[in-house]
Amino acid sequence: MNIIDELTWRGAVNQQTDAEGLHKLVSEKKISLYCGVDPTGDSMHIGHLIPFMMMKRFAMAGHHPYILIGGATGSIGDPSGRKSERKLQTMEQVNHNVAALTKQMKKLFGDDENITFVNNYDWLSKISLLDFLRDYGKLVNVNTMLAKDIVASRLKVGISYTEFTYQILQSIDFWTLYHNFNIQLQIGGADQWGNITGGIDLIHKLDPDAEVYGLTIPLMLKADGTKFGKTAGGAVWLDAKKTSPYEFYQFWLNQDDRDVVKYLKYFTFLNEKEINELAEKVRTQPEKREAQKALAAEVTRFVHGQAALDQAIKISEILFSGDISKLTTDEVQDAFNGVPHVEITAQPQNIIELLVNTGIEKSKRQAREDVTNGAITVNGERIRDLDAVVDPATHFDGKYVIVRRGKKKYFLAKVK
Ligand code: 545
Repeated sequence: MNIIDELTWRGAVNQQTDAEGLHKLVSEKKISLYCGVDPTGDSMHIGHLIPFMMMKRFAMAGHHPYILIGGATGSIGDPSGRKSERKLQTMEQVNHNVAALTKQMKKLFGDDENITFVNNYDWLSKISLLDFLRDYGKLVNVNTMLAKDIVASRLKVGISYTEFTYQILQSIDFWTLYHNFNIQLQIGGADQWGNITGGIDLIHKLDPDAEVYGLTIPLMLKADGTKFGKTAGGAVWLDAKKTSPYEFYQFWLNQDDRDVVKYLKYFTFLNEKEINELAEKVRTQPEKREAQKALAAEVTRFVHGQAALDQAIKISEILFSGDISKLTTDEVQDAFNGVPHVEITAQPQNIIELLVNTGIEKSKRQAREDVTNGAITVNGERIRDLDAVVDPATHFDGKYVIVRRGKKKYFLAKVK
């Protein structure tokens, strides 16, 4: 099985410029390839990760991937997939994002000596306007540019000359990388097809004998029709400050049986045999959720490391068992990051008042009933006494009080 067969098995091939030619090329020799990311933000989310996971698979198969950070293109912004014109970022923002993204990428892929990093600011910023127009502009047909889906879909609302020109910048990149490093393949998400084929056309104008290819990966779809990679709290970020490792772990753990095998193929380095075994478990013992557990463990370890995975599992087990007092203050913060919270004062207060004032219970009558029935625990301790007093100072460095109603519903109260 060569790398293209593997990607096909993983469901990761959408369009290819020349499927037969590329299949033959990667069977015959180890190639160099690239995929770019623009610093339009300071972190990737799991959707952005997909082509880079595939690049890692190329590296594992002995090929040589280049990760391009778009220091230049990011200062313009790709119109692909957007309905309206972008607001330009300041160069300060761009540089800040370049640094943050490079750090994130290096953390994920930098250990692999077969993966090289480049930044297109290094060559694009050096081309003068006249050189641009004479060396490249002359080779590109405006009619072809206008026909690209991305541009065509923007013609009604309008597109600036700057965003219109974006595809030429990405094309110059492919040419530069082909010319300097013999990079023969560019990959990207399905939205990158127009930019990738634009590059191939430009290369052929400059070097008619060049053997270069493009491959895109399908847009990830969920079985229930909702958007992949979103939670109630928004996107699932790779930055632990935006999505805590616990939330990240839970996201994967909660995937539907109908999607889990697809995600194992995309987001883990488990092999065909291992994934087939997990797929079998989804069929025979879905209640054990072994495939989801394997998925969550593999992806969380890859993105956040073993220690963060261990902690995410610990928090999950504690929340499940209700043994809350075993959490550290930091773990409480992680576990409840992004979950709505209520605020309370540091003063000790009666349990019924606390439940009603924070909105955890709708009425005093309901609060009394739940307490009497033993449905309420505070910091892991069941409270049945209607006169009980809750003192926020006793747990979690006096910063939090955790109330649980019933088996599963947790409320976090932050001490003001
Ligand atoms: C720039 C210069 C090149 C080659 C590629 C580029 C970037 C490309 C692009 N890619 C997307 C992107 O998103 C912003 C991430 C914010 C942190 O815009 N023109 O940079 C996404 N890409 C990954 C996949 C993608 C794509 O990074 O290709 O399809 C998402 O899955 O949208 O010479």
